[in-house]
Amino acid sequence: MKIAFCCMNTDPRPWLQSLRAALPEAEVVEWSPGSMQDGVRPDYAMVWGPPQQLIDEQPQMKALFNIGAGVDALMKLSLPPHMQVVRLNDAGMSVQMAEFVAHAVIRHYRELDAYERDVAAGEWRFRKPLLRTDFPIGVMGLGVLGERVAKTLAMFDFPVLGWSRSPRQVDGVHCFSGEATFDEFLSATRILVCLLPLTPETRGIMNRDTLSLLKPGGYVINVARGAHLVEDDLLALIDSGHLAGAALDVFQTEPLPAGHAFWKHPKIAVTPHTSARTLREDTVLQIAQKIRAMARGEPVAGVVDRERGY
Ligand code: NDP
Ligand code: OXD
Repeated sequence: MKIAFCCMNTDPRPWLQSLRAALPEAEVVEWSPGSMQDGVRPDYAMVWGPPQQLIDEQPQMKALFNIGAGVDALMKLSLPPHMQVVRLNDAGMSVQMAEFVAHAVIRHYRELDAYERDVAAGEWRFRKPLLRTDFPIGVMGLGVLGERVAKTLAMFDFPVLGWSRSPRQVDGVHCFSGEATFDEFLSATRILVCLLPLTPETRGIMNRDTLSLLKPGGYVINVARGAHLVEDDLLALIDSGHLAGAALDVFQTEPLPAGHAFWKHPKIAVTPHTSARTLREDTVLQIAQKIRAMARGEPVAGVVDRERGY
């Protein structure tokens, strides 16, 4: 069995070492344009943001194993119908996402930024405690990551709502599904968390119209993809006072360009696409198990539905 490794902006050496250790029976080779002209024909590839050239050069590959959860970059490629796309299922990401979002929610709700400013000014000052019941949290996307996040927030006794494409049941979470319930879900939400995949249906889903439906003092936490959010609409709604602010981990353009209004906005917290990092050992272990299962002809979890785009 032959496996190509093609992950952009990633040092290949530790990955190749881990993959070879996890799959000693396989020949693992790093792919770069033209590097396999000697007749090496991989069966599978481990990828992150690969160029179309990989697919065009190696159309016989049976599957692409993404080293992330989001497959939006792969859905932009022209792939032969037989080539399966397999996303990462958790592999240590959901706990990171839960801690990141819980931190963002609590930082906002407990007014920790304001306390930090007071302390920096040498002021010993109490603020009136706020009520959790006034901060219903709506989680868009109840998949591998969204469900874990919603359950974690419910454990802090926040009212939690969730929204997905198909009906879901999550303990402690008021679940909505489908486009018809979207407005009702948004109108009942004050803190909106985005954990949707980026697809044609979800691109720009957080815009002036939808964000205007949030309860007054709304707050946006985007940890999915930058293109889910219309950035100028967010800024306008914060400036008008309808929204209280945002915590953003993902952006239309990454890295966030120098001089972008988000960098220094007093009501926007920026992080560099780091809410749930790919963990190498967990990832290699999961992908190695899936490759072995696929080679035996067994079904594997996380095969992307190319029609849906996730
Ligand atoms: P999943 O595919 O497991 O879950 C996606 C969820 O979104 C499902 O509940 C799905 O509904 C719902 N959904 C999809 N389309 C729609 C729609 N049109 N309307 C309503 N609901 C919809 O994905 P994950 O939870 O694993 O990951 C979510 C995203 O998080 C990734 O795609 C990626 O972009 C992002 N991510 C960001 C990271 C970061 O560091 N910032 C790290 C990892 C991931 P249903 O349940 O019905 O299928
Ligand atoms: C992912 C990511 O999709 O890191 O896994 O954004």
